[in-house]
Amino acid sequence: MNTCPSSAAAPTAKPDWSKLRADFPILKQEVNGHPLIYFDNAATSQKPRAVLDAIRRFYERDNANVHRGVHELSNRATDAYEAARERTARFLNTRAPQEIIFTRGTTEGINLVANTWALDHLKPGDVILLSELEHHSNLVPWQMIAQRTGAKLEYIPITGDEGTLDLSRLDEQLARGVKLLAVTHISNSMAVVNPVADLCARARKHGVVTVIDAAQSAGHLPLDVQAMGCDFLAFSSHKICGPTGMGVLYGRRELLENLSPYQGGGEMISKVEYFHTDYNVAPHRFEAGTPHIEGAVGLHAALDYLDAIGRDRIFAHDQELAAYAAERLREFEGIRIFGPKKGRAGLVSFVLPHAHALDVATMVDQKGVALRAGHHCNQPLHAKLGVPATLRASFYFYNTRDEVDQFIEIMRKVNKLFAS
Ligand code: C6P
Repeated sequence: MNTCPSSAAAPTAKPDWSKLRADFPILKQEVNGHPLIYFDNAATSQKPRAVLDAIRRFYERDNANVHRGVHELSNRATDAYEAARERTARFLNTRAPQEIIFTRGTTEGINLVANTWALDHLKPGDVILLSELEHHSNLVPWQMIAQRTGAKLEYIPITGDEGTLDLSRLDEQLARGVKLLAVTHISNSMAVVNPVADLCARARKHGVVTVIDAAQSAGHLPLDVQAMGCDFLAFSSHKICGPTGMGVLYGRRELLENLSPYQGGGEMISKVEYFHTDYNVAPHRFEAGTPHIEGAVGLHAALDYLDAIGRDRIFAHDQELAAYAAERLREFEGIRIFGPKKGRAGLVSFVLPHAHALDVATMVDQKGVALRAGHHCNQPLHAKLGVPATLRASFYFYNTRDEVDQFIEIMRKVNKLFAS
């Protein structure tokens, strides 16, 4: 199966970013009469032809249900599904493919941990420690579990508009009854890259189980769960060039082996009687029902595609564009830009002094620019920052400096209208 970028150089040479862009059919269109400038990659990424082709090929040649049939097509589909699991294990450097559970996305991965490990282990008075940066997907499930178990939520505070975590009291916090630490790797609003290996090491010293939300990092920088030292890590395929409705939960084997099932149904069982069921081993115990087979096939192609470019290169490219965009946005008088001054990940959130974020996003859309406006599923964070909504431009490797320049010119005209 050829899932490599059609025109990218081998990982040893510097990629030709503009040629890679040609792998994405959707980017060639005009929107509202203008060339599309797609700056909403933190919401979802676009898909290269290699991923689209892999999914089409699967349906044209191999489609059947997995782990059920003895016929040729079912065997091929099962092989493809399990090959995707092995590929994902390599992508994260897990100890074994059995540590990879396929889910619907980051949200389901976190809910799975909440409804299995947390529900089984937390008791009244235990503390679930989150950060003030968290996306609703890494906050609401913990509120729900806190209500059901009597556990309490605590938060690692942020340091104002820069959004970096204030870790000065972390060890003190961890020592006060914390049983679980769940934090994002990269903030989808603040572009902060959290020091997750350090956080996990400090948590481990206190016997605290760790969950990393890698929704914004998985397709952007190299991830190594062994080096990171986390117990669980979740990400979504659709943000990293793969299909929607597909996700990954990594779980450390020792924990998965003792975890209760998440949902009941086919596939997750080894023997069923009318009044009793023996469950399958991990990871199948957590994958009830027919899985998203073509999602796994597409994800596999996406991981090959990204690694042929090199995730370290992708991160450097994203960071460079975001730093450049932030620098150009500073030309706007009175603008408030969120995120760290140095080392920001590939996105920039901001508010203009005279215009509501939603109005600006609507106007730039008329010029072909796709931005996100709102609270980005970070409502408590936005409340803390004192803004109802921000504008966000988020980048991926197929975006260019030229697009940032065009975006700034469009923003200049829009801003002038609001300021007058
Ligand atoms: N953030 C954004 O525009 P799902 O929906 O399960 O694929 O991903 C949820 C999620 C979890 N954590 C973080 C840090 C995220 O950024 C997201 C998705 C999108 O910022 C959609 S709200």
